[in-house]
Amino acid sequence: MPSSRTTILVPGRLHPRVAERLGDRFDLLTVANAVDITLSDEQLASVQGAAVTGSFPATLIEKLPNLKIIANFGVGYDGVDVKAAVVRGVVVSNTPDVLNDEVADTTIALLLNTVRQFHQAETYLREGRWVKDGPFALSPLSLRGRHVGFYGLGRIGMEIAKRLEPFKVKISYFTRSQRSDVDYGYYPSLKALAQAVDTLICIVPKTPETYKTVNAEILADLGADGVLINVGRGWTVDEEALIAALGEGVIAGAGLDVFQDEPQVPAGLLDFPNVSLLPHVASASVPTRNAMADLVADNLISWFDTGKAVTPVPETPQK
Ligand code: NAP
Ligand code: 8YV
Repeated sequence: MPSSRTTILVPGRLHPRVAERLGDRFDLLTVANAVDITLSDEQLASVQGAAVTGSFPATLIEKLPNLKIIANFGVGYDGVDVKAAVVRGVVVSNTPDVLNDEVADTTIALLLNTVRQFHQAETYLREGRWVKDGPFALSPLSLRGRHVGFYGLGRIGMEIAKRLEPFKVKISYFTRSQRSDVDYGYYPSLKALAQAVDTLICIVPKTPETYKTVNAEILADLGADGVLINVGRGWTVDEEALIAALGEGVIAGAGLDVFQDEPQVPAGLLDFPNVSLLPHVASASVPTRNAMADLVADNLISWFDTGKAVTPVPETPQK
């Protein structure tokens, strides 16, 4: 006999806590991924919600005639085809705010690691070289006296900037709309910001407008003392131009948590001593990922209880 419970589609991996939270009241229909779907028409018609980490393309949305809500695990929802969801009247939710502190903490760590080369220093110690070869070399760079520019100053950018204030660096930013609640210097373009600062922190979403905007010209504008930190999406940085800029000394260093084609990291980046690389871990602590999982579950529960998601994305507003 068909179940009377609502069916939630789970394409690919999902944080186990989401399944734990939903299992009591929903039927979870797990499939390997969002592309090779081999469900029957009856199964496809039963799906009313989805919980997703990563990709949810238009082709899948089209296959689900009764889909109401796509709950995305992550504040960035670039993997979900929101335009297709809007056309179908499907609500998309994400997980804003609950990860701001963790991502901001990680960004500060990545920045310090990049300028002071602590990752290299620890490897030096672990390899027994302190005993054998003496003190680790002085780091060519320091955070002292830096002018930090934010490309993006939203929920997470603001938390990073607040954390940077006690480090006594100068702070400026570029966003499309100037904020009225901060005293940081505003620049009306990424180019103008890059010309003014020596340290660029990217924390913008993956959108058509942000594609490879950090290119050879912007890197040259940062200058020979320049440091690039990217915790937004790999999409925003032209990785080939970055490798060339690092190789030619156009900038002094880079710290990256995100890459264009994850989990692939361009081989050219791996050999630079002045680059710190993390495998997209900015939000990856147990407490923060639990909070994100809870928000995914809360969005689905709220939608089916009240007809409203807790944190719908701006493109799919609720009445
Ligand atoms: P948010 O609150 O929406 O902030 C986005 C910021 O980017 C805003 O200041 C926005 O200002 C600016 N922006 C957007 N498009 C822009 C453009 N074309 N040019 C210039 N500025 C632009 O988002 P958030 O919660 O801070 O998250 C930001 C992004 O971080 C997410 O979308 C995600 O991709 C990434 N993220 C990465 C990790 C990680 O693990 N590494 C974790 C969480 C989030 P305007 O609208 O005024 O331009
Ligand atoms: C997660 C993120 O790593 O929230 C985001 O946008 O990039 C990260 O918090 C990702 O969403 C889940 O794997």
